[in-house]
Amino acid sequence: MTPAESIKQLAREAGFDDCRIAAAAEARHAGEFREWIADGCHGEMAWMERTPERRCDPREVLAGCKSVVCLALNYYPGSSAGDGYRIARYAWNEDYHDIIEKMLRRMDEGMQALGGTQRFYVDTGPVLERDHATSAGLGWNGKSTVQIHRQLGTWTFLAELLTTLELPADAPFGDHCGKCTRCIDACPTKAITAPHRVDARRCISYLTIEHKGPIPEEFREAIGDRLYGCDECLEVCPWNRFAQVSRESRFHAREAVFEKKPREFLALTDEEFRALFAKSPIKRIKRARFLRNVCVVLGNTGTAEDLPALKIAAEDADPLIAEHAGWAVGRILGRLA
Ligand code: B12
Ligand code: SF4
Ligand code: SF4
Repeated sequence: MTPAESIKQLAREAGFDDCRIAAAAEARHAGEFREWIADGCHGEMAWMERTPERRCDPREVLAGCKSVVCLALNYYPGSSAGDGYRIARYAWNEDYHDIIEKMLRRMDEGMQALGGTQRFYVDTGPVLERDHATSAGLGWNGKSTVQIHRQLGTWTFLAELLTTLELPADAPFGDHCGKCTRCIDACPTKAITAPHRVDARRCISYLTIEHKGPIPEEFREAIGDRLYGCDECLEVCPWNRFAQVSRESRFHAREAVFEKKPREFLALTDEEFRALFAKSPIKRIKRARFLRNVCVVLGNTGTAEDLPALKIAAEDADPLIAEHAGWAVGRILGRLA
């Protein structure tokens, strides 16, 4: 077996669905990334601005880096879960960072045995992950900016090992969006401001997860029943016709969460919140931001039955929760009238 074949074998053994290799070079759309930052599209994600030279070129991250081993893991947990609200599928159960990091560590050990020195990342590293995935031919960056895998569609996590091993690069697969604009048309907040460009400040995923303060009123109605994250531009993509449910049961819907009605989340104490979302990415946004989101959903979908719980939340000591609960009460009363 060649070193590249051994690495692909290691990836399969670790549990990844696909593994392809790109040469270490400046990210193909580094220029667009710099413009995106200059235009402030990253909002409050200040960490995105730091060390752009590193983020744009893996050779600045790992001295002597020759190749980028790009990996995809299918997380598709099924078509629907939850009654009266939606949670982005990537967050239906356990946090992918912890699961994938263990898989990467295993691959790193195998690659050390081949003589390589590696740095490995999933999501949080200074790497333009989707650009390298495109160069390696895992798929291509759709107009939604989501990386579309040739067989698995949009429902994949990306990860990579930067390595000093010089490996033959795989061929890119090319762009296969054609004339389709479904994702742009479907985006509830018009966050895809041009093909291949998402203004995070308008994106529901950003507003409900990354954004810390009050949700700007102009976006609250468009958020609809989305409690955490947004899958709209993924769901409508025709390349999902081949999507298969993930083999990893830790990504499948957590029953204890999805059996709850939105108003039941309002009664969670801090301790109960942490227990319900143990090991879940949702735990990261903490109770106050989560309840803020619950209030937005109830403001859009709630009925008279939700008013008692919302009125209690409107008296919450945390002004973030109290303000959003008050807004929701006003919206429901407006509908009832
Ligand atoms: C910041 C971030 C966000 C931000 C900003 C999103 C964005 N579009 O930039 C927010 C919070 C909004 C977000 C949302 C989501 N995210 Co996110 N996010 C990231 C993160 C950390 C950085 C992305 C980044 O560099 N953005 C900067 C912009 C400029 O880059 P880009 O969007 O990738 O765009 C590139 C191309 O579009 C290209 N380009 C520009 N112009 C042109 C023109 C042409 C013709 C072409 C071909 C390309 C091209 O240039 C850009 C620079 O490389 C990555 C992990 C990582 N380290 O890469 C995860 C990551 C992108 N997120 C991920 C996920 C799952 C999501 C959500 C689906 C979660 C959800 N369901 O709520 C949504 C999807 C929203 C969307 N449409 O992108 C996955 C995506 C997996 C995949 N298959 O694509 C990643 C890769 C994490 C991971 N390791 O799996 N995310
Ligand atoms: S995740 Fe939702 S809000 Fe963000 S770009 Fe996609 S459709 Fe628009
Ligand atoms: S919905 Fe259409 S335009 Fe958008 S990423 Fe998928 S194929 Fe491309």
